[in-house]
Amino acid sequence: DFDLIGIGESMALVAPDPPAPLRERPKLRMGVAGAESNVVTYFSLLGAKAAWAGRVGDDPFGELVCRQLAAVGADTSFIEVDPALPTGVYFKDPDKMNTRVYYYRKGSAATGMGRKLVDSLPRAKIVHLTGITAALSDSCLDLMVHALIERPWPGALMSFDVNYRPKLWPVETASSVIRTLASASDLVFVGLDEAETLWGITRPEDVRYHLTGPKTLVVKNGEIGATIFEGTADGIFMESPIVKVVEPVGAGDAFAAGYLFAVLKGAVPRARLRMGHLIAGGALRVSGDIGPLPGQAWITAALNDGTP
Ligand code: KDG
Repeated sequence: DFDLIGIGESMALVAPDPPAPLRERPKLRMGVAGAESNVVTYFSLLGAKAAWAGRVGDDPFGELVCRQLAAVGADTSFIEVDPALPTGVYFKDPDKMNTRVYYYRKGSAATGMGRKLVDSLPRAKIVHLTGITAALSDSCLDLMVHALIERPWPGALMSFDVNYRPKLWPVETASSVIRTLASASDLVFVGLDEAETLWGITRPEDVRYHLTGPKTLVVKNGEIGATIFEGTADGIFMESPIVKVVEPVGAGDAFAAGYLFAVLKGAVPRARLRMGHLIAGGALRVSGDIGPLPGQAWITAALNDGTP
């Protein structure tokens, strides 16, 4: 069994390094990005057995995605290669603390993903999905419904990160689709800013009233902190550590990875939040999506809800 399987779209990432606006013709660095493959990458780096499943084009960008995931030790044997459609590409355009993203992913190979991909996968303790996939195509939405509502993996923890991307679909559509998918999941991550955009909710506890389905709900509030709601008990809040931010995109995935790794290790709620914040800190300090891991002493301490 795998510890974690992530399913979604991954793209070639072009990011200015050091961060600077694209219009200034900055030095660029190529990488790989995708919310789910970012989580898989962190899991692999942390020593867990993880696989990424998705669909790439028969082109250098798809090859880059596969190679980079294989290089960190992730399983790449469930990746489909589309003979006709291209791998998506995405640019980061950092401008002060506000990074815009530019997608070249319409009609990408990943839009051809569907429930067949889900049915080709082995068992895993955790299956991680995000709201991005629901926006890509009808067959991708069907994949999400199949995975989360029909649940072909009995016993797996179904994890869902809302990841609302306004450039991919209008809020009028996303609002109810994401609520339905999130409600069918076991564990949901959502940013308070996303909850406000999608549902007009501004307080973490009100997100809990809106999403009663998942056993665990994690509401993230940027540099302020994150709250876990589990069962009917009050939320458990932990403030975010102070980090000197280089470029923020990817930090949400890093948080999810840290949190999920702590779940895998059987950690208590506070330790799960601590691990989320710890891994997110690395992503915040770099221009790409994937940041450096903290030292083992920090990881061990976080998993025990302590300080090294
Ligand atoms: O969370 C980071 C992702 O946004 C990035 O890697 C690209 O998957 C991506 C997306 O669709 O936005």
